[in-house]
Amino acid sequence: FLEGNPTVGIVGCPFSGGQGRTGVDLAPNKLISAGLVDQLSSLGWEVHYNSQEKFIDIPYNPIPTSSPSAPENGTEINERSGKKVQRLPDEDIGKMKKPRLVSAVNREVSKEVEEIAKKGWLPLTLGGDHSLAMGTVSGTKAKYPDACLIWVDAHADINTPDTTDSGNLHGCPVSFLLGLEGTDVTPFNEWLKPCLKPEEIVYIGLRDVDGPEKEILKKHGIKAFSMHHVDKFGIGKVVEMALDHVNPDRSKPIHLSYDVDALDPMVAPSTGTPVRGGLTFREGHYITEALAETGCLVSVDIMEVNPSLLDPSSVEKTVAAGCSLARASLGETLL
Ligand code: HAR
Ligand code: MN
Ligand code: MN
Ligand code: MN
Repeated sequence: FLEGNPTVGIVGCPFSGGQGRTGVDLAPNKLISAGLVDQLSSLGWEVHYNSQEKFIDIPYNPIPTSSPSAPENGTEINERSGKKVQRLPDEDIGKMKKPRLVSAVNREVSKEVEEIAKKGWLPLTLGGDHSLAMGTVSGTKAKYPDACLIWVDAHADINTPDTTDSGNLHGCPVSFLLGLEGTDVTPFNEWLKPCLKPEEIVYIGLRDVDGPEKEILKKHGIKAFSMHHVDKFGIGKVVEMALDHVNPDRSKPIHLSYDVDALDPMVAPSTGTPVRGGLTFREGHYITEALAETGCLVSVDIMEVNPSLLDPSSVEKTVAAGCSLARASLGETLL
């Protein structure tokens, strides 16, 4: 599906507004500092990376400020750009936290991913929290309307603004993409149109799914392979069954949205919502290798690395895992 020389456009998204812990916004820079650009070049890809300065001027101030005294309202100097930014109030809407900020950032991400995809390049989005998938998947779908979505995660991220307990929008992106009941709300409905059908998504790695999310999965007949299925069938069979469901002829483009908390906390400890009993290092990488082998991957997200959590060795492990998942997705093989 890609055009010309294999080219990847890295979209760094220093964004944490879809959940409550700062630090996940540091991941793109960490992954890049770890050498990701050179690593992907070595695999034969032409690599384009523009750090995401454009997010800085979004009026709801997506870049978390470290000064606790920063006014909720009014202007402040953004630490990163050195520019004056106005911080507009972003009160909860219903249970949703930071809805305007999450919407505005995702709108930019969507445009950026769409632009890259329309060049015939592969967008590789580095989160940031997983609310960013509203932008990445809608951007991919704008270029490839028949793309399927493989969601690798401990969580289903399919709460609606009504069912969410936490109000954190990183637990909700899939419901918005599907256009489930309760998602036709401002400000999201100003730009985000439902673009995904229930039969176009498959999950791998689930093990922490909220009650209402289980109901939603059932009601819409959404295919999901939990860790129970990984144990029962093995990861090889699970990936094959997942592909058979969303892409039976291996003829459709694939968007891979990879939340590193799908990996076991021993493999990827530095993430905001770790859940024990996850994918081993090899299981996690097998998924990306097998998807790369299909030749159908057109868009990849690596989400929820949080370099501010735990000790330096945990951070290093998690960042290294993020890089190696990206490399494997772009065709790195063991032999
Ligand atoms: N289901 C919970 C919620 O809605 C927690 C899910 C979010 N955690 C993530 N996303 N890291 O995958 O808040
Ligand atoms: Mn997630
Ligand atoms: Mn998760
Ligand atoms: Mn939970």
